Amino acid sequence: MKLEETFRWFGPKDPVALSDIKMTGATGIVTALHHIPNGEIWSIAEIEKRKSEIENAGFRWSVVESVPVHEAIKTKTGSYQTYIENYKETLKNLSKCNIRIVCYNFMPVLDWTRTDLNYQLEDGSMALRFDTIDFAVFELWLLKRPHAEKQYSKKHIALAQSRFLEMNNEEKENLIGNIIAGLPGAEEGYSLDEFNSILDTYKDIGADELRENLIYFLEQIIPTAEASKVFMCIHPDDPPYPILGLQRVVSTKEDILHIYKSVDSIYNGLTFCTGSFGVRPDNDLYSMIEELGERIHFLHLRNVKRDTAGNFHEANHLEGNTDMFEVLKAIINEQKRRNDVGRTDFNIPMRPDHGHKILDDLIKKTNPGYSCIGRLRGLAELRGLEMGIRKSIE
Ligand code: DNO
Repeated sequence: MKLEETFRWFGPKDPVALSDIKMTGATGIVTALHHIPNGEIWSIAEIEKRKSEIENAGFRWSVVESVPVHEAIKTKTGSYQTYIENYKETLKNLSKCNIRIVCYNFMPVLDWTRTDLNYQLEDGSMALRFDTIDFAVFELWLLKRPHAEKQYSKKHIALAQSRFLEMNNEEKENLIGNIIAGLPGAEEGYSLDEFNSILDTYKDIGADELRENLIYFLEQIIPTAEASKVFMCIHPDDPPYPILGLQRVVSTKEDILHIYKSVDSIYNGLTFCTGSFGVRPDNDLYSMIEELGERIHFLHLRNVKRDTAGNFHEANHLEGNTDMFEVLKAIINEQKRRNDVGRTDFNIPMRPDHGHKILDDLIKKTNPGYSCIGRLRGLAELRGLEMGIRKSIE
């Protein structure tokens, strides 16, 4: 029994090549057909082409991350039903190519979000960071989102205002780019004007409506996933709280239990991302793994250092607020449970999620969070920890 070690690869344009990944020791690749526009069907021919490329380099295509969910589905407007039918076709095609784990998210408008992509740590390495004061600067003075001020305290607004007044144009442009240009895997990027109008499409969608739209989507696609034996695994919100006046419904254990209960199938599962869940101090990751473990089909392992105001940066994989020893122990227990009941899917794919820019990463242009050496450091540390725990208990 072992966790399957995987590495995310953004396809042929990724500056981190498959031949680089080979040297990390990972055996599985996590990728998507990023060139296919959001909402269109992934044909068997396109899937097979990418699959051969991956296999010719000596890997398995372990997980699709992500088959993106079209905005029309999240808002349940316009051609949403067509996009749902397309989604089902994509799942069937992936299954025919024997690719059976699919990660996706249900975050309105933006996928994951950070304000700083080059936050310098004490040792000279660079990390990703989310700063709530910078985020307020963006919303209040750069995006000028109507009524955004209602979301902040007077003190927060005053702090943001003084930071805004100190910023030069380059810093402002950077902040805008970091937030709306789309981080890797987000599939969408916007201009400031487009951004305000797309936010407006959510003006009548509160948490209840968003949750209903998610459940409707699942009721539609899970029977297809089940028939095709494709394990769907939703990725939690990142950050795991509402931003930009948009709701979030995949942030806590209760959110996931509701998703599990609403469509009760092993194929309706979870990507357990320690980094996303770990930003909320009220998320107890260890008990979450115990309670939600049965349907965890994919693991994102990373760590965050958070403060009480919602700010966080990405820490080294074994440091930060999450005790990775406890997390891995809980995961190893889940593997054992699966083995005991005769399940064969106990080698859950994991990837070292994000990595700092270290050493030569600092002079190479890579996708934010997806430097090679930084992630290799994460993988190596996690691999050692996993082996240590396993040897001490087996
Ligand atoms: C960030 C990632 C996210 C994630 C999607 C899943 O690095 O964890 O982009 O892939 O939200 O759909």
